[in-house]
Amino acid sequence: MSLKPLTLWTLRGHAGTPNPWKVLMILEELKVPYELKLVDLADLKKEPYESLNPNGRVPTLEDPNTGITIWESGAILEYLVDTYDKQHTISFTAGSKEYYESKQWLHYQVSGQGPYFGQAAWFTVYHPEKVPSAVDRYVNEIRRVLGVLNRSLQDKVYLVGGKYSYADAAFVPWFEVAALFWSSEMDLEKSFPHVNSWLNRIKARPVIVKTIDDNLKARAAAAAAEGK
Ligand SMILES: N[C@@H](CCC(=O)N[C@@H](CS)C(=O)NCC(=O)O)C(=O)O
Repeated sequence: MSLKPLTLWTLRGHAGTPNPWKVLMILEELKVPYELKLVDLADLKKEPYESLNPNGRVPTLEDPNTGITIWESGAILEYLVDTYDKQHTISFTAGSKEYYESKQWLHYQVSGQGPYFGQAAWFTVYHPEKVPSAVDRYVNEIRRVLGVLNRSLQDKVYLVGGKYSYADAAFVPWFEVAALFWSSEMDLEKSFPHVNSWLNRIKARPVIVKTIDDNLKARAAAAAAEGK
């Protein structure tokens, strides 16, 4: 069956933005055809984009094969594996223990890793005033999340069922972004060795190498365009 390309909405000029990047990795892994549509930061919270995504953020996915438009990166990942991973290459049989565990980790990524890493980035980079207590709070939360992952991974190669899944992939983009800002505080190899080996294992996968590389190139191009 030939598929029409799906449309993934992401931010113009903000290459490597973590939530759309998460979706890209899964589209690539499942070899689902897609095209990117870029929206400017200034146009996110107005029409016509708000009709696609009333939350005015990226990513949003449009699938012409099913007529479904969906936003929230975690829901998009679930949609993609339910619809396009019938062989369960990176997901698990509906109703199984692993099926629910993979959802558990995905929800932890979306509610635990994403917001804390996001707020740490906000108060480190974008907030107009320097607020050390806010930076401390969120960088400490990053360490706490890392501790949870490290303990959970101490006797495992992947988060669920002994195999690589979409739940592992979901954590990667924020780690890549975090490495740019807090590499000294995080020292994964020394302080969170199980997380470190797990990330290295995931980042050896060709699809992950490709999406990280594409993002680095796009980031460099965006910086060059801004004259940085
Ligand atoms: N919970 C949302 C978060 C989406 C999100 O925060 N996206 C960022 C980019 S990674 C964004 O659109 N930021 C622009 C803004 O906040 O206006 C998801 O997981 O999709």
